[in-house]
This record gives sequence, structure tokens and C-alpha cells, in this order.
Amino acid sequence: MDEVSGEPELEVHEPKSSAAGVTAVAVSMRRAVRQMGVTRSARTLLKLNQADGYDCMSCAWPDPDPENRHTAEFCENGAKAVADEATRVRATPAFFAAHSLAELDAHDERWLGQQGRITHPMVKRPGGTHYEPIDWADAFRLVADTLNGLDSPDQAAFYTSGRASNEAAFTYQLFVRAFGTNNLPDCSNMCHESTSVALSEAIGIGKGSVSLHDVHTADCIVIAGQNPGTNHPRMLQALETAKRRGARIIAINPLREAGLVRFRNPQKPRGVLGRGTEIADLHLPVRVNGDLALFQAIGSLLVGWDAVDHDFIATCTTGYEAWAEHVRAVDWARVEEITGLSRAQITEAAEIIRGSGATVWCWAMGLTQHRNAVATIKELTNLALVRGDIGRPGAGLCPVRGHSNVQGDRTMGIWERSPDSFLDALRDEFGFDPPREHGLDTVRTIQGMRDGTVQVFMGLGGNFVHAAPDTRVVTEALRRTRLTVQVSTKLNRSHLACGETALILPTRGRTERDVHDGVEQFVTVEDSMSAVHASRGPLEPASPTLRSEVQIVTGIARATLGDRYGIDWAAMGRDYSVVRGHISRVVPGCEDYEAKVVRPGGFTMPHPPRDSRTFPTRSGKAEITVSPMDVVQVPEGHLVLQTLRSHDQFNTTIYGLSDRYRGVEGGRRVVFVHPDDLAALGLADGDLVDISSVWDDDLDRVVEGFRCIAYDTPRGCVAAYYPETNPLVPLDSTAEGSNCPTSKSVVVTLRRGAAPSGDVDAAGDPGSSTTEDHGRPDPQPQHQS
Ligand SMILES: Nc1nc2c(c(=O)[nH]1)N[C@H]1C(S)=C(S)[C@@H](COP(=O)(O)OP(=O)(O)OC[C@H]3O[C@@H](n4cnc5c(=O)[nH]c(N)nc54)[C@H](O)[C@@H]3O)O[C@H]1N2
Ligand SMILES: Nc1nc2c(c(=O)[nH]1)N[C@H]1C(S)=C(S)[C@@H](COP(=O)(O)OP(=O)(O)OC[C@H]3O[C@@H](n4cnc5c(=O)[nH]c(N)nc54)[C@H](O)[C@@H]3O)O[C@H]1N2
Ligand SMILES: [Mo]
Repeated sequence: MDEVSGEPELEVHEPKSSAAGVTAVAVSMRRAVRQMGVTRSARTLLKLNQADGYDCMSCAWPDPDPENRHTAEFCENGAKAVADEATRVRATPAFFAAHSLAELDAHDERWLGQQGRITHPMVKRPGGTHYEPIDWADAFRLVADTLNGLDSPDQAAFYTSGRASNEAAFTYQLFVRAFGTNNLPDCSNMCHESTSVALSEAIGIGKGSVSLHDVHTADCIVIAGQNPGTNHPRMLQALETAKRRGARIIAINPLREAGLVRFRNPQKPRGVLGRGTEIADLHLPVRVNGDLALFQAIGSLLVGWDAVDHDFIATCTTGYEAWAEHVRAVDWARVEEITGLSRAQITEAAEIIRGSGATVWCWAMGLTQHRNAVATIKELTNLALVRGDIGRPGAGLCPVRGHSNVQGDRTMGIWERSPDSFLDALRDEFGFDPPREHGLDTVRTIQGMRDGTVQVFMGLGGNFVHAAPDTRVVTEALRRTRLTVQVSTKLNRSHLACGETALILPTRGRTERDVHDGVEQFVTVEDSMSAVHASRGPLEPASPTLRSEVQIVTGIARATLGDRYGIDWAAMGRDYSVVRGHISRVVPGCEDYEAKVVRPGGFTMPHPPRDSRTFPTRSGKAEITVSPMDVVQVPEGHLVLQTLRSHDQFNTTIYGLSDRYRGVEGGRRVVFVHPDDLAALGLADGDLVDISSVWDDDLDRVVEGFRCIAYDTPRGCVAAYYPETNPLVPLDSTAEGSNCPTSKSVVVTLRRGAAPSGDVDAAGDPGSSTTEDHGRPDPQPQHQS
């Protein structure tokens, strides 16, 4: 602790060389008991990811078959997510009366989250300084009147965060389309959108093609741009199973992340006590955004060795010849420069792939958030296709999704560009013709609010202000609107970027029971591998006033639309099986939904490439495509910044200040830099710097007071945490084809900064020149390695 400020002090240690193990179990239990108490912790955690329990909200990794689940089928970070939601702390109307908006805005994101569960619907009136309580009926009326007073339904945008259940998502998109717009931006627009676009074009469906069994039985697993030890810890168990069966694992990542190097399985005594399993056989420390070149180089070697699956290529694909010609001609000098890898390292990877009878190809945000992300993912898909790694056991494409139900939300129609077939099915079920013009995605919604064309913003979950790029721009954009509506469990920064009028509609979470008129309701979710199942929370809701997301959405719909089109919103809000009945008739693959979701383990959605090697693309074949080799351009003296997650956060929710595996404790304003880059800039480990990003408009984008950490990252590539660095990501810098913000390749400069004074200015922010970045700079750093 810092004696003056009472804040913990930033400490930097050597990074860890293995993930999980005893510490992980101890940390999760300690956190859970502190927030929930002993009995509540036991009751809650033992139902997590069980067939008769609820689905963990921390990630979309699938559950094993019901018969193969452990008593404790969760990870450290899942336990933190549960403890965070099931906390006994409450943000009541008295709390909001005691704190003005300006006061709340002076606190950091972690403090906001620590104020506990919001208990009552709250409103900020025009000109108001505080949130005050409002009745549910009045809140719904307020939303309805504002929406109905717009000149056009397209002046409203309806955001979804990927935690919403299928039932909430389905009713929400139905309401939005019945209201008359396709403005359905979602967190996926900032996440795996590049994946959805690339896979839809290449294989005809935007989803991964593997099951958990495929991962267990693969010969080789490629993990590109993903940090499973922190973000999908239960994946490590699957990797360990695969390793024991002899799989070889290639990690492609600028950083040597602990979970990729070694894993100590806390579920097994051997894992707890022993040295653990070596996870990666080969780690390729690729330079940020070097993957496209790397995959083309691997392709070049495979073609040169004739190590491709000619039968599969001939029967199932198009475009092979053009691609083979393109990759045969790769310029190796350029490949080595772009990737920072030697030809020998790349050859070693290609040899492992050549020797593998079945490869699973995994990726996450390290591939999706670059300007050329769609091309990069198509190139990875090319490798899977030429190896015939689709639609056979132990092989396939495995985009590892983030939010626990982000994939299900898309299946349910949360998409600003849903295809006509889906809209036709909605029309046939509900008797109205949904709008056909594509709606706004996340980036375009922000542009619309900024430019005044979007007047109402509603968020079904999430924390738009801190999740979106260009924090200052998005804050100001939201403040220009007439009405902001946030359906939330806990306080976050987005509640402080208010429209003229602002509503907080508090909701029940996954951990909580949902009983209407004495009948217990359940919801359904879909994981990263297309398995759909039921989820039932065990706890009493945080407050009796709370409503479920389905009740809130149907309540707003009823208030706004009355009985337009004769849609029975009240019935759907009362009994979710009515919603599931509609889902079964609208969503392909969900026939007989009610019966299938209650089976233990649920059911798996159809996936033509996986199930029968059929490809619903334009050509009817899987499309092997040619992309020019390119990379983000970094001018002399500049660096490329990737923004990533620490081990102690869930997206914008900051649980604590311990990024244990990377050796950072007690603070988050740090930037990881190669020691030679530090030296070249005249800096040293421990120095404080300001980070500025470079973009061709006139906005100054700077975050201040970041402590440099000399770190094992490729030359020219630096890393810092999201969301503190979101003010640096330019709104207009997005991936070609998917419009996903380029959060993993931001061109920046580092400049020696002034030591923080310790005084907090009016905006509560001593460390940033942008008004919205409220992170306190860490007090005087101390090096301990
Ligand atoms: N505990 C916890 N779990 C989570 C989340 C959380 O915040 N906390 N978030 C959830 C969500 S929504 C998501 S989308 C997922 C995110 O899961 P990840 O994608 O694992 O998340 P990031 O921290 O963004 O990590 C990206 C990884 O990509 C690497 N990387 C960066 N740039 C490049 C590059 O150019 N090439 C390559 N090959 N690698 C690169 C980084 O070093 C890092 O290891 O996790 C989900 N699960
Ligand atoms: N720079 C940078 N920016 C990024 C990323 C990055 O890697 N770098 N990653 C991007 C990615 S992958 C994603 S997915 C987005 C995440 O974007 P979001 O999904 O918008 O953000 P979260 O932080 O997950 O949302 C947290 C809030 O959700 C609310 N909440 C929690 N549980 C519930 C619930 O059950 N119901 C409701 N209604 N609300 C709930 C709480 O109020 C909490 O404050 O951020 C993106 N932004
Ligand atoms: Mo995500």
C-alpha cells in the first residue's frame, strides 16, 4: 500500500511460466467468499456449468458431456465473474441520491463496479445532476414516447452485449424490427466480426466447425492470437487432454503467454502438485499483424512439399490454383521482415502441420482486430481447406468466442445485416414485413450519434463507452442524444455518458432465479461450438424490484408498439416457452427447440461444412481466396500497440489489479516494451511515458502516465491494457470488410511523461488529457524482479 494515497502500489515481477494450479483455486475461492460469503459461494459455484445449473458468463468455451463434468466445472476467472455478479453489495436509490453524476464520474471503473448491484430503475432527467428512482411503468412509457416521437425508427440504435440469453436476444431483435429498423449494433462488431465475415465468404457459415471431442482428438492444434490461460482457462484442460493423446501444439503470439507455455491442471492432483503439462511444442513470437504473411509462408511450404489434400480440394473447393500460384511466389525476405520470424522457425511449424493427420485451428482477438483481419482469417482458413481439415474428426476451424452467448445472439437475429431468409421467416411468423435495409453497426452507430442522425441509444447489457474505440468521441456522441437507456446489472462508465434523459434499467443476472407467477423460467444459450442448452440460476435476485431482460424488452415493446401486428408481448414476458415456440419456427436448426434444450447437455446446431462437407457459399464450394500480403505501416520512431486483457478483468469490468501471469500487481497503467526499443527511445524499465496514437485527422489522442515494463515482446510491438488505452483507437480505423476497430494494431509514439502529481483534477483524472479516461495513474512504481 502507498502510505499517502492508500492505493496499492504497482509492482512488477518476472512473468509466470505456467498457468492455473493451486494459486488459481485459492484466488477464486478467496474472491468468491469475500463477495458472496461461504454458503452462497458453495451453492453458486457448484451449479456453475452443470447440466441442471447455469451457464458461466465469463466465456463461450463449451462444457464437456454431462457425464464427463467435474463437481467443480469452472475456472478461476469464471468464479470471479460469478462472485462479481452475486456480490452482496447494493447500489440503491440512496446511493444515487448521495452521489452526483459528476462525483461518480470522478471514480475509476473498478470503483464503479464495486458499488454493487443496482436495485431500482433510475432516471436522469434533462438538466439533472443525479439519477433518481422511477417506476417500471413510467420508465417504459418514457422510452416508448421518445421512440414514437422520432422522425424515423432509424434514428434509434439498439446495442447488445453478448451475455444476453437467446430468449432476450430474440425478443429484442423482434421488437427492434417491428419498431422499424435494423440498427442492431452488438459487441460482436468489435470482437469476432472479422471471423464471421471471413468464414461466411469462405465456407458459407460464420461459425466454427469443431466439437470439444475434435479438440481432444486432434493431432495438431494451432492457437493464433489467443490467450487461453486468462480468457478461456477451461480450454487448457482440453489442450491437456489432447496433449496426453499426443497432439502437438503451435502457439502463434507476440507474447509468451503463461497458459500457452505450461498448464498445471487444478482438477487433478498431479496438476496441483507437479510441474504441469508443457502446452506449446512450438511458440512463434510473431510480430503484431504479421499473421497474414506467416500463413502465406506456411502455405507456400505446404504447396512446395505437395502436402495438400488433393481429393478434398478437387471435390469441395474452388480457387486452389490461383492461391497456390500466389503463395509459391512469396518473398521470404519480406515474410521474415513482416513476421519477425526466421524461415527455419516457420518451416518447423509447417513441418508439424504436414505431419498432422487432423489439425484444429484456433484463434481470437489477436487475429480479428486489425485492418487486414478478414484477409488474415481467410488465409488461415485457406490452410485448413488445403489440408482438408474441415468436416472430419479431430480437425476444423475453431474461432474461440468471447462473451458467453455472443454466438447465440447472432443465431437469434442480433445482426444489423441479417439475411433476407431470416427476415422472411420473421414476416411469416409475425405477419409484418421487417425493414430490409441494413442497419448500423457499432462504429456507424457512434458516427451517427456524433453527427446527430442517431438520437436514441439503448444498450441491452455491456459498457458501450469503454468497450468502443475512441473513448472521447463515443462519450461526446452519447451525450448528444435525446435518450440513453442502459439495461445493466452494475454501474459502469456508460451510465455517466448520459443523453438529455438517461435511464438505467436494472436486471437479473445468470446466477439468479427467474420466477413469474410461481413458475420458474429458464433461458437458453449457445456456446462457441454451437451447442445450445438451458441455464437456470440458483440465487434469489439481488433485489425484488429487478426484472429479467425478457421482461424488460417485452415491457418496452408493449409500451412502444401496443398491439401493432398483434404480437403478444405479455405472453412472451410471462412464459419464455412462448418465445422458444417462435424461435423454433423462425430460426433454422431450432425445430422442436423446447424439447431439445432441456435434454442434459442440450443439442448442437447444424453446420453444413462440419456435418456433411457441404458449403452454402455463392459457388456451392469452399472458397480458397488470394489476398495480397500486407502489414500495418509503422513509420520510423513509432511502435505498434496491441490492447489486451489482464488476468483480472472481464472486458471493461475490472475485478482487481493482479495480472499475475505477466507479473504485474497493484496497477494497470503499464506498457510492455522490448528492452531494445526502450533503449532506442532513451527510456528504461520503470520510466513513465505518455502514449499518443497517430491517425490522419486533427484529434489528439493521448493517454498519460504509463509505466514502461521491459518485456519479452517482438521489436517494435508494444502492449497495454484495454480499456485504459481505448482513447487511442481511432474510430475510423477499422478492418476492411468487417468494420471491426483495429484494437490490436494502433500506431503510437511513447514520450517520457511527467511523474503524476497525485492530485486528481476536476475530471477525476490526473493521468490523461482526454476527459473520459478516468484511470488513476499508478503511484510511484517499484521494480521487484
Ligand atoms: N477472464 C476473462 N475472460 C474473457 C474475457 C475477459 O476480459 N476476461 N473476455 C471475453 C471476450 S469478449 C473475448 S473476445 C475473449 C478474448 O480472448 P483473447 O483474444 O485471448 O483476448 P486478448 O486479451 O484480447 O488477447 C489477445 C491475444 O492475442 C495476442 N495478439 C495480439 N496481437 C496479435 C497479432 O497481431 N497476432 C497474433 N498472432 N497474436 C496477437 C495477444 O498477445 C494476446 O495473447 O475472451 C473472453 N473471455
Ligand atoms: N481496445 C480494445 N477494445 C475492445 C476490445 C479489445 O480487445 N481492445 N475487445 C472488444 C470485445 S472482444 C468486446 S466483446 C467488447 C465488449 O463490450 P461489452 O460487451 O459492451 O462490455 P462488457 O465489459 O462485457 O460489459 C460489462 C457490463 O455489462 C453489464 N452486465 C453484466 N452482466 C449483465 C447481464 O447479465 N445483463 C445485462 N443486461 N447486463 C449485464 C454490466 O453492467 C457491466 O458493467 O469490447 C471490445 N473493445
Ligand atoms: Mo469479445
